[in-house]
Amino acid sequence: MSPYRLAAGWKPAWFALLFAFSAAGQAADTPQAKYPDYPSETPAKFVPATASFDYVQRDVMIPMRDGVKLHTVILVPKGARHAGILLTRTPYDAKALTAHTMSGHLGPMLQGYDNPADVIVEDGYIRVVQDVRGKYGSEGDYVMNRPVHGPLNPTPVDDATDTYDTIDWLVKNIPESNGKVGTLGISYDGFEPLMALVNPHPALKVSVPMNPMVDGWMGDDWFHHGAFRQQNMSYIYEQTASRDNGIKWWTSFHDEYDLFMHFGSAGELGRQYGMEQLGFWNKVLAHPAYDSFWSGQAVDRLLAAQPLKVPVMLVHSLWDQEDIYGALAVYRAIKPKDTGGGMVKLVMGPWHHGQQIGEGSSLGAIRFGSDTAKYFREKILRPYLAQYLKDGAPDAGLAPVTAFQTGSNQWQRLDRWPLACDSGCAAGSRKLYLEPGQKLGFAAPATGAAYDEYVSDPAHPVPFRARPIQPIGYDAGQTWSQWLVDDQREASGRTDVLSYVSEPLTAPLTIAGAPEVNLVASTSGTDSDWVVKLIDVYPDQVAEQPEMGGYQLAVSMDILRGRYREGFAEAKPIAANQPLAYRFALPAANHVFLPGHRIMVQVQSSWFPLYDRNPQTFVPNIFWARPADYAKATQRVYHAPDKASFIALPVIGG
Ligand code: PG9
Repeated sequence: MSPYRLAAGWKPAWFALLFAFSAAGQAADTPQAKYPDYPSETPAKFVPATASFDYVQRDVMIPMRDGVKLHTVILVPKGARHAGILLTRTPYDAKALTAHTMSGHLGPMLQGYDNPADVIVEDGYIRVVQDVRGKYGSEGDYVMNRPVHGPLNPTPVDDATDTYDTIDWLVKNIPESNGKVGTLGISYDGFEPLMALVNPHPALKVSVPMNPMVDGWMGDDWFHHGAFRQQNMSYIYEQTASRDNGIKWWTSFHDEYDLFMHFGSAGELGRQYGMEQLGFWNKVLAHPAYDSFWSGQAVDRLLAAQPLKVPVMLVHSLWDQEDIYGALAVYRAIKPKDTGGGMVKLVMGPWHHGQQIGEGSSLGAIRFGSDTAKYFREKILRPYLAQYLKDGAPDAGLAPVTAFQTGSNQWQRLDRWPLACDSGCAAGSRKLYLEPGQKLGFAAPATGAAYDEYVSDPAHPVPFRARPIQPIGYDAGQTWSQWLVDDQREASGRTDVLSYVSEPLTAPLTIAGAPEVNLVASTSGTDSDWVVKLIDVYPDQVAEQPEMGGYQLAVSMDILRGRYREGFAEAKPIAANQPLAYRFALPAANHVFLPGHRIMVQVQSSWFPLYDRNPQTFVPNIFWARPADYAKATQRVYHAPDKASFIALPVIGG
């Protein structure tokens, strides 16, 4: 019988005494007690010797208005006085983000995700990184991209209130600060600087959302125009299965193409991985269309309804493989509020997601002639932050829009964006027509075959890049960040991809805005996906970079799930074998097609396994499509005089 079982009626004091003796008795049996001259080599508490460090680190738990405390790492440069504070709030482990390389110097500590370390150190900022509510060292419940208090969040707290309460605490408890706080971050950490703009704290002087998550259904991480980005299931799994992301995704396939083919639908894969234990996954399953669950938390819509009180610099990557929609969507939403000018800046670089804090002289095979990321940090970000956070700093003198023009490889100071009429105003753009013979030109088709056709087979979906396809990730050897600039030759050689190509250009053709797809197409099925790519085809030989000979570089491409042809809020079957119009925006481009290059447009009906397959038979919810629902379909793309397909190009300069 356990010695701790109590006879009836014993007083608690006697129990405590008994427990003490028993504990001692128990202790007496342990090695430490038996061999007191052979103690543990680990002290009860080790105190790091940091006297030589050039910074002071404080780990604090900051109380929010509802009592929940958020773990916050504060790094103060030694000797700092009247220093600005740079805050990042993250779901990705504040401790890891502030200790990339354990060093007595702040720079190496910060060199890595989310930190423009050179700027932070050179200008002596106090660096603050906080675990968002419910993640890692912070208390509370986690909700993915927690919507603001309202129909989607009945609690009195959200990332806006948590940011407010955090800033309030920081300026009252960091004596080395000058009371000025800026916030910045990339991706999810770029969503946070946007939430900070809702009822902002008066000490918040500037916000720099970089590649922010803004609308997960329309064009950021979860869907693009309704097609589900199923490779992100591993992210959802790890991000929501545990507070410290300690429960890891697994796979039994080297090639992600095989993994997703094996399970059939994304819903079935999730079911077999136990993902219906995860709240956010169940919400994704329940909301395949653009209903109020998605539109109600779209941050561009949220900010369009808010007063603009804090200067914002939106940073966008032209080849952002994850959140290519968000920054420009917010820019469109808030720029009209900048009536006096100067409150809203936009920067667009030739980068992948977040590349602006790394090395920016190239992306995959594409070279830019200079380190565009370092230019951004030194010539744009650094003076911009100083203007608002460093006492006495001058105006940064930035243009409303600073954009890198790809093709010509030059930075531009612009007074607006887009420069040309883009998606939604085809009248002011130039129509690039698909023509018979798989040609491409600015003359409307007058004669020739009415359409081209291909068979889209869900049993053999078009790979979105060359196989074997890697998981999403940034580990050594992973090239996920480059997939938007992969050579599209692989696709153009397939019989289930149509490739239309122009004659070699004799003069530069410059676009500066979002191209718009105007496709007339039919399917023999009752649902279909349409992937359209606008491609710069390099000359057959490129002397200075031979591997670029004939390279097919996509400058803008995206997908539309055809069931949303009439509207994103409701899925509708497609009338089989009927030529129907499909119209959707492609991501913005700021590109010059140089003389000798050709323009190409590719059309296909799958982009796998990044996007889940369309069964091409209309079902209520594609997450639960059954094997028998997946059917081949004959796709026709029309280029007849009365059924012309074209890309409305935002051309400038004639
Ligand atoms: N936007 C990035 C991401 C979010 C969700 C899934 C995968 C990637 C990011 O926050 O890193």
